[in-house]
Amino acid sequence: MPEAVLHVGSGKVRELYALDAERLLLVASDRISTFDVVLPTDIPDKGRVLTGLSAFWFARTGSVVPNHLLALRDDGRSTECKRLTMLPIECVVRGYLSGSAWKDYVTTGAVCGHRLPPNLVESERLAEPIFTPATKATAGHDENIDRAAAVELVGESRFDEVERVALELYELAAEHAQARGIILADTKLEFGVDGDGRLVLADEAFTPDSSRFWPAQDYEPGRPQPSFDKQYARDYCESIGWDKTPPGPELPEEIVAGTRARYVEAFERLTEIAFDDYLADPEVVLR
Ligand code: PZK
Repeated sequence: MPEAVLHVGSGKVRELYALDAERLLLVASDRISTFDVVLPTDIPDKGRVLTGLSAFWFARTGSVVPNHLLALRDDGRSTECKRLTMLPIECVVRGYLSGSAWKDYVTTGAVCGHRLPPNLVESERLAEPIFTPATKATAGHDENIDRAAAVELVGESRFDEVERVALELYELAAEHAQARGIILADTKLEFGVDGDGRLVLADEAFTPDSSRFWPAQDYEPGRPQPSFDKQYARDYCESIGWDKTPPGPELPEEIVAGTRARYVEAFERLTEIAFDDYLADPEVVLR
């Protein structure tokens, strides 16, 4: 008999199931979203790349903060996770000025209450990484919030802890990535609290779906940067004049193959493990 599993949640490209009172199963699909729309064409192994990368980072950040990973399944796309009480904020760290932070900076000169120097340009590296929390929107986009608003949601001591831990995690991962030719421009981390009140890193960590990965060799401040993984798919979607409203277009096989190759390249560069070795035995990323 198969194990009984209750579906407890859906992300755009992931599913979450309850295994028992203490454990969840997080399953990463091969779906891809671009311009906030999930496309009808899968990218083979994308879910395995993201699952393997997350597990790689969990195994390497345990000395900074404990995480929810209990087991990596043989399919390479499913992880058994410790059930937590999730904090009601997205914990974003930014080392570069991009996306909503660039928009907020242009409009107000500040991001989440961090006043920044004048005359910064789009995608510019910040003098120091900043913690820029956001609310978790159930519909539409997350909203950037300042320290006071985040403290209202999680309390002052938990805020101070999560800010310190998130910045430390970002510095560790960004330095590792930079040394391998990938700029980790920003990242979104999610934390929960266990039954003993301890802060625990959850969800996915430092994947191309939760972070902006930029190829370091193409970095040029003053413009938006190409995405390490999604640029072929985005360029294709724009080239055919898609208006970016659902449904998204099907991707031709050469765009699928090129996009898959970029995901695999990101995995191999960051982990220094052959992706075929991961497929043969996912636990290689934990060693
Ligand atoms: C949890 N999400 C978001 C992620 C989805 C939804 N360890 C945990 N304990 C309790 N809750 C969560 C987690 C984690 N991770 C995460 N919602 C609840 C989410 C992926 C797929 F459908």
